[in-house]
Amino acid sequence: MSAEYKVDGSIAIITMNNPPVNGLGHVTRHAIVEGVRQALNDPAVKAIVITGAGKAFSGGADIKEFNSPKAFAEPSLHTVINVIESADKPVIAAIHTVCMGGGLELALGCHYRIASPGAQIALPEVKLGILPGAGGTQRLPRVVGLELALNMIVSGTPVASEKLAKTALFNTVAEGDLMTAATAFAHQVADVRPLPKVRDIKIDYPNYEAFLQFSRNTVTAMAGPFPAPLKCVEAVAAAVTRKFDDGIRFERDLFLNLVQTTESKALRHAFFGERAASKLPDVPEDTPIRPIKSVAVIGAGTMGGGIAMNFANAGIPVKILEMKQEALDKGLATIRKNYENTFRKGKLTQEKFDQRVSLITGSLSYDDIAQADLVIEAVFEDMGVKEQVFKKLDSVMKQGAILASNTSTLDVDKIAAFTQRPQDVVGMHFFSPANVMKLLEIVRGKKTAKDVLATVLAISKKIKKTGVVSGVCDGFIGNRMIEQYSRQAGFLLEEGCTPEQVDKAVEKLGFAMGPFRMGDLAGNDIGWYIRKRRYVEKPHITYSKTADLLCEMGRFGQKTGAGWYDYKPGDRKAYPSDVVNEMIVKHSADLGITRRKISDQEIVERLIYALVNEAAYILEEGIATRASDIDMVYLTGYGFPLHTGGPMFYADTVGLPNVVMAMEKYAKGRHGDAWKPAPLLAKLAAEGKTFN
Ligand code: 3H9
Repeated sequence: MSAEYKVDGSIAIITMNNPPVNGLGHVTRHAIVEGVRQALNDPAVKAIVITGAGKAFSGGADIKEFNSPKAFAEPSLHTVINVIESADKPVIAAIHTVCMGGGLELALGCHYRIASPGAQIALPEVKLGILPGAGGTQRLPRVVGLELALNMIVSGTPVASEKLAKTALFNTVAEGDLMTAATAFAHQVADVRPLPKVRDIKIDYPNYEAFLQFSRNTVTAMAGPFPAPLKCVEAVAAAVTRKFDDGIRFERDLFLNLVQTTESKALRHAFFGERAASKLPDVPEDTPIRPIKSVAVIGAGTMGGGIAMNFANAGIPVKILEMKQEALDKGLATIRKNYENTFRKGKLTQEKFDQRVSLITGSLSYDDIAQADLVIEAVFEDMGVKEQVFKKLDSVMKQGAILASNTSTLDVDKIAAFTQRPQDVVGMHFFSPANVMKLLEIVRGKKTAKDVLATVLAISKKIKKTGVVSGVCDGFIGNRMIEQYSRQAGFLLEEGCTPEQVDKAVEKLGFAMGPFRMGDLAGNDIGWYIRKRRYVEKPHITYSKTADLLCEMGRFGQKTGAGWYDYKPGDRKAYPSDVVNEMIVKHSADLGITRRKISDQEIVERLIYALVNEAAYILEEGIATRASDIDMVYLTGYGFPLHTGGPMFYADTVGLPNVVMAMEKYAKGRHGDAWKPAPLLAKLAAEGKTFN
């Protein structure tokens, strides 16, 4: 039973109770229908109030059921809504906190709706690659008007209930106790007939055709590879152009088609992947969290400044420590300039601007940061430098403070061993620009305490990052994988590609940036520095020398005005470079390679399958907890196209046996040793299974 039924005088109250958000799963739908039937059969009952227990009215259809027959088992959500709408006693929705998707559709099927202020009202289905499939596209325009409804449905963005108070969506937005207001209202309308139905409301919008055409054009331009937004427009258009029941059938057909698309499956995967990432099997959900009321960041460079901004944006005071006044002043000035730019674009109020700037202060003395609850070092990526910093932190920081390193490749266990409190040491690997990129790789050392992990996971949510936990290994999840991708990109150059051809092939798939444009943005010298270390530590790993030759030419990327591409002053556009292309062709000749024409398909397969194979090792070694964590790393930190669901989901979609077969083909080419399938990949492929 996931809805409770009780009678209070002449009012029946049905309370959906399916934590965490009263998703309208099969059992809940059944319980609602049973409740309504009971109320209709009870002569003492004159009206029915439907509400939700806990922290939501309802978050909508139970998304977890979407891949199972339960999603459409009777009573379907349509049936539930029909039962409510055709009831001969008034049904009132008492809405609070969250009323989304199927939850809002259910409320729209009720005769009356009362809401608490501050309730989030949305039809967010588009964010899952679908559209409202239980009447939302037909009923919402009838109560809030065509334009607002279309905006809400195409964007999926929640609107606060009080902002909708003047629309026909709500009969009342009631201050005070919701249930008291709802039952009082139920008494008031108990004998009013006929019962109002949203389906009977006419949509009045002169010249709707012009508006709909304008919407189609705008949405087509913005939807990218996702089919759902345009289908939302078509469904809403049907609310104006078709009879109600016909519109409902049209909406349902569109919904059923969209649910089956890879794009929708990918978005649902990302939705659950994001939430799964915040859970660790051996860290119970009730693990106590250390309070983080103040933060310190060591290093006022681009990274340190970006990290500090995250905390200030969340209202947490941050002190930045630098060694020299000049560097500190420069760092603080850059932060101020960043906020000024946001303010100038109208994205920050004066009050917020003042607050954020004042939350970030600087210091030249470790003594000033000793009381911080969390300290994150963002100093030079060198073990010797980290050693100095962590020894110092160990001696000055208060007991219980969390000591975090922003290292992107170094061994967090070694860093922890520089202190007497390895349990308090953790990696917090931010991605550049740190105030923008969603990903936060949380690196769990062998001795990192569980409450430290729980705290860092919680704080990552607070600063609006997707926190993904990685074990310790060279490069952690993201950079360890990208190394294999970069190696393939380099080999492709030697074998016949230009940087532009490689970039375009993956950008066509939807990557934010191909490997060479990415290298130019991040700085090619960083990879050079890492490779030099690898040549000593892991001489068996082979790399294309093209990237080293590029760096020897001083072409570090945008920051030096030249990298894989040429750049013009004040222009970030990448122009193909004759000098670089000549260098690449000469290098192929030096190696005795006859350059060949390489297809986009080969480029994409080699780059992505290189990621996937390394990821399979990472999963097998327990560095990542689950395949979806790896997908989240790539979706939020490496510009992997969202509509493909991340590298692991992409491989699952292609079919793992197909991935392995392609790898076997590439194993016959140059550097064939890179294509030995990881045991986990080989096993899953052989068993016909998937990563996710
Ligand atoms: C729909 O309605 C289709 C219909 O039009 C047609 C049908 C025919 N189902 O986000 P949180 C879980 S499509 C199942 O961390 P918050 C979530 O997985 C649906 N589970 O909390 C997590 O579980 P866990 C349209 C759901 O307070 C837990 O709740 N609706 C659902 O930050 C907490 O989630 C949407 O798209 C669900 N519908 O935010 C709403 N929703 O603890 C999507 C949540 O095991 N949901 N869960 O990890 C949201 O936007 C946010 O979750 C919400 C709460 C605002 C509700």
